[in-house]
Amino acid sequence: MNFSKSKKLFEEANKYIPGGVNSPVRAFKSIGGQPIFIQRAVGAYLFDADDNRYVDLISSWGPMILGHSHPAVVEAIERALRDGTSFGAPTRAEIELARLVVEAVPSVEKVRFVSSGTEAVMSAIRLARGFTGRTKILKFEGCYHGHSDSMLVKAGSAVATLGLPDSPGVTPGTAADTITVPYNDGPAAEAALAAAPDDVACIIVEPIAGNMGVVPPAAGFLETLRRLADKFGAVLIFDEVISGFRASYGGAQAVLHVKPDLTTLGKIIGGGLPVGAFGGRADIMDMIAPVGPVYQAGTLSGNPLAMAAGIATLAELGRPGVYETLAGKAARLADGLRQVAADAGVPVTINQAASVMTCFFSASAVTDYASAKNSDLDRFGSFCRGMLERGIYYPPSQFEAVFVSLAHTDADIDSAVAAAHTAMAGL
Ligand code: KE4
Repeated sequence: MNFSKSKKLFEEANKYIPGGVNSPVRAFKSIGGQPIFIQRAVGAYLFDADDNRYVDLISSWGPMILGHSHPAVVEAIERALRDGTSFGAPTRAEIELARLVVEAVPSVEKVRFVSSGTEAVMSAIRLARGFTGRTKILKFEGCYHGHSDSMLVKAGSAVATLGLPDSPGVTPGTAADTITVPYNDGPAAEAALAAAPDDVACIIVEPIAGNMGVVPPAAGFLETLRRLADKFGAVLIFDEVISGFRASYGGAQAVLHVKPDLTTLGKIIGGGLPVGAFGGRADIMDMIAPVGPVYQAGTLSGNPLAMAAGIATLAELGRPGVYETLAGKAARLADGLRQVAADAGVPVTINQAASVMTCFFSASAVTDYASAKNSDLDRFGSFCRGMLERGIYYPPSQFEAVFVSLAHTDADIDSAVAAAHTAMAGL
C-alpha cells in the first residue's frame, strides 16, 4: 500500500501538534508505525489520504456503531445545522436526547450532557464526592475513565494501597485519594473499602472492561460491588462510555442486571459528535448546580448538532434485532480469528462481549490487567501491521477493543479474517 501522502501529512502535523495527533493512541506508537491520515469514511470503510480503502474495525473507538456517514445521522445534522450551531441556551433537542437516555438506561432518572467521556467521569466523581462528603475513589487496574487527574493513577506498591501518579502533572496529593485494585477481584475491593470505611466517595468501574482489551466481569463481581457500595455508603458509578448503547440499548447494566447509582456515557450518544453524559439517581443528580451546590458547566454542553446526531443514532439502535445482529457480526469475526490462529499455531485468547472483542496474543485466559499484560506484544504488533497493510484498520494496541458496526457485512468480516490468516501465518 502507498502511504506517501499520510507520511507527508504526518511531517506537517508534527510541526504544530505534539506527536502529530490529537490523541496518543492515534500515533500507532505501540505497533511501531506511523498514523494513517483519514480523508473520508462511509459505512464500514475508511479512505486515507492516499485513497487506500480500509475495513474499519475501530469505528472511531466506538461512536460509529451504525457505520460512518449513516444517511439518517447526516440528514439530522444537516437539518440542525441550518438553524445554527450553538446557542449557549437550552433547546428542545436536549430534552429529547435526555428522555431517550432516561427511558433506555435502567438506573438513570436524570442526566446532564457534557462534551466528552472524560468530562462525564470527572463530573460524576465530583458529584459523588459532593453527595457523600468523602474524598477517596476506588477504581480498578486496567480500566480507563478518561484523562482527569484522579483517574490517571496506578496501583501503589501493594494491592490495596493508595495510588501513585500515572502521569507527570498528577500531584501525589491527588493520586493519594485514588485507590486501585485488580479488576474482577471482589475481595480486594472489600479489603480496600474496609481499610477506609468512611472515606470512599465512589467505586468506579467499567461494567464490561474495554480498555485493557475486552474483559467481561466475572460472575458476581458487579453484584459484589453493588453490595459493597451499599455496605460502605459509597456511590457506585458504572462508566458506560464504551458499553452504553453498545452492550445493549440499555447498556451493560440492562443485560447484567446490576444498577449503579450513577452512569457515565459518551461515544455512541453523540453519533460521532462530541458528547458525554452523566446521570443516575435523581437525589444525587439534584446536587448538581443550579439545583444543588456541586458546580459543573460547559459552553458546548448539549450542543444542538451533537444532540441531533445522538437522537438519530439512538433511533436506529432502537429498531428490533439490532443488538442480535451486531453480536452476530462480532461472533463471526471472533470465530474466524480463532480458526486462523489455530491454523497458524498461534496461541490467542479472544474475549468478546456483544459487538466488541479483543484478540489477545496469549495462551492463557485474560480476566484482568495482569493477565492481559501476559500477551505477546511483539506478535500483536506484527499482526496489527499486517492487517493494516492488507486494508484492515485494526486497533493499534493490544489493550484496545475491536468495535463492530451495523455497516459491516459478512463479506467485510470475512475479508478481515482472510487478512488475519495471512498476517498470522508469519508470526
Ligand atoms: P473521551 O474523553 O475520550 O470521550 O472518553 C474517555 C473514556 C471514558 N471512559 C471509558 C470507558 C473510555 O473508554 C473512554 C475513552 N476511550 C478511549 C478508547 N479506549 C478513547 C480513544 C482515545 O483516547 O483516543
